[in-house]
Amino acid sequence: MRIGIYPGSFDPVTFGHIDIIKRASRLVDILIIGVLTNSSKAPLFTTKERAEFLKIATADISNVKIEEYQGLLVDYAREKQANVIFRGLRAVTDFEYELQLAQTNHILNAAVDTVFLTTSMEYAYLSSSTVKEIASYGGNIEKFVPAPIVQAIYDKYQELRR
Ligand code: COD
Repeated sequence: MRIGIYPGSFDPVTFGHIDIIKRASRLVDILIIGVLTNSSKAPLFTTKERAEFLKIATADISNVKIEEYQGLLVDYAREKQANVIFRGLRAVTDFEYELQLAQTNHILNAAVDTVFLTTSMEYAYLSSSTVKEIASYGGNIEKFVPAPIVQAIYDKYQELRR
């Protein structure tokens, strides 16, 4: 059985992530979306919220499982007996970091390989940070994240302002 992991912060999930999830899910039997809890980035949303958003966004893909993880990605991959880690590549700027991550992970756990899926052109510009910046100013984010999540993002900023 081919088990893949697509790890990330997903703070919050965007159409760019969903595009990668759809395409990666066709390449494996089970795709585990690993939501990192101990990120060095300070996330806007809790791990539970980020995982919940992903569950809503991927409800129509049958072989996808959403999980939370902490610690090293390679240890998580070993625990899940995953053979492949998926990462998305948007631009040359992603490449250096992603190459370093993939090479380090391969040294730490040679049983798992990283596969890069290049972003679909329409999402090449899209990042969670951009979505957060627009939402923080009350701008329209409907083109960037799934409809059921839009209001939750605005609500989070309202909550922070209180
Ligand atoms: N189009 C295509 N792909 C996209 C888009 C888009 N518009 N937006 C984002 N992506 C891709 C990213 O390139 C990435 O591959 C993935 O989606 C997730 O993105 P993020 O930003 O949510 O996740 P990251 O980059 O913060 O995730 C980093 C990890 C959590 C994977 C990493 O920090 C990690 O594994 N940490 C655990 C500790 C560890 O093992 N470190 C490595 C040893 S050095």
